[in-house]
Amino acid sequence: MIRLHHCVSARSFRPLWLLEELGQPYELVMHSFPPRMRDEAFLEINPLGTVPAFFDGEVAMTESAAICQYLASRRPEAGLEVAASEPAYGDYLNFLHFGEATLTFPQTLVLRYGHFEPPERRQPQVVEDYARWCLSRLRTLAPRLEREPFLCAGRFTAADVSVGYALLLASHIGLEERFKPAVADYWARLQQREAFQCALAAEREAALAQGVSPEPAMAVGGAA
Ligand SMILES: N[C@@H](CCC(=O)N[C@@H](CS)C(=O)NCC(=O)O)C(=O)O
Repeated sequence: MIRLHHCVSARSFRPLWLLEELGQPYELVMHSFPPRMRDEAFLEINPLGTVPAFFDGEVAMTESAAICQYLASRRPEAGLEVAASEPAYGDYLNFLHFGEATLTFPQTLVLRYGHFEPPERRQPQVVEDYARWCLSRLRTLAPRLEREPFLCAGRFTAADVSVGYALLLASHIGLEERFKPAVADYWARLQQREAFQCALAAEREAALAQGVSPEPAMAVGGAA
């Protein structure tokens, strides 16, 4: 059975959402954020101290976009990957990794210097600069999303999960009202997916059952 270590609304939401899209059974292990400070034993599971930590038999992975790629390619019949033989393969890989490498990076700085650092270490200028940077990167998706319902291949894929998580995080840090209309509509479409709703319900239920706050870390505070 797949085991996924997760914090509410953290990047581990990507594999959680993908597992729900695939209808694949999994065990969800919840941690308070940040696990490296709240749960020392977690460092034995993942020496990086980060989530996701994902285990599938002998396979251990810690990169959310790579886990999505792994899961989607193990079940090609679900259509959540774009095969190397399809014309949209390059777009697929690009957006899958764009979600983490290009979009989530500036958001991390917004979170750290706007939410997680103690008040005396907060940096409003850093928060605004990196919020703008994130929004300008997001804006590049608008022309494509004005023409297409999803990012590539004319269908929902793991790339939408990767970018969709960055939109979830953007909404938690107050950037949603600054989305371009096509990006806002896309975000609304993603949230309507049954698997997205199931992933939200699963993390809440598991958090409550395991004695972890079901609120996103950025709502309750914590160290970065
Ligand atoms: N590139 C990794 C980043 C993983 C990561 O930094 N996760 C954050 C949660 S969103 C974390 O665990 N932070 C806690 C820490 O750095 O101690 C991925 O995409 O999974």
